[in-house]
Amino acid sequence: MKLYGEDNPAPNPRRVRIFLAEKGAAVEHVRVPLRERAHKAEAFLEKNSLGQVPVLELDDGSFLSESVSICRYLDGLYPDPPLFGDTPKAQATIDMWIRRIEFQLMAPIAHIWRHTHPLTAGLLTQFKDFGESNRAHADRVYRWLDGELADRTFIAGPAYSMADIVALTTVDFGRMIGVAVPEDCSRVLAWLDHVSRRPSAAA
Ligand SMILES: N[C@@H](CCC(=O)N[C@@H](CS)C(=O)NCC(=O)O)C(=O)O
Repeated sequence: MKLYGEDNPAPNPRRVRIFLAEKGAAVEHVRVPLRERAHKAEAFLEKNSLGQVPVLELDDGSFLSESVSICRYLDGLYPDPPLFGDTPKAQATIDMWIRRIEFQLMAPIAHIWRHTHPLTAGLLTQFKDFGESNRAHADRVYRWLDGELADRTFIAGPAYSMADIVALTTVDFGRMIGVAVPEDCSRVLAWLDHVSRRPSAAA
């Protein structure tokens, strides 16, 4: 297997690296330099027609994209520890939280990135007011998440899971582009401190 990705701060390839670190598994890495637009080259589009990383090349020569789907595949190969849940309820709860983090938190942060950040200015027509309007939205989501974390240590329950990986990479990417966790979100900040201390967070 080969994992095509990009160094930090790209959040989606980092998800797979953290996942592999949690599993203690090693996969060959191939860097796809996004600043050089290597992900839009013909040879890479043959691996993922959306021109995005990460992509996992399987030993049969086929390709998987979408970070969560790649991790699901790897979870099948390396089942311990289970990061997608070990009971139907845990599996559904983790799935629910992955979707919630992606739709509720990743979406406004992505809009801020695309519509306000100087590094993306040359890639699309930026609607700055729209981008800026997502800052208040991200704050609201953080406060909602803070309330949710009142009864548990991790995003989807008592055990660390893929939902924490999706949330950590999203929160860290947000911080990198100037979207901070509000200071009054003490539970989110405690969770962030906790998961950031895991060795896998360095991936
Ligand atoms: N839903 C995809 C998103 C992949 C994605 O957006 N990757 C970014 C890097 S973090 C990328 O390749 N961006 C370049 C582009 O979209 O053109 C996943 O989870 O893998």
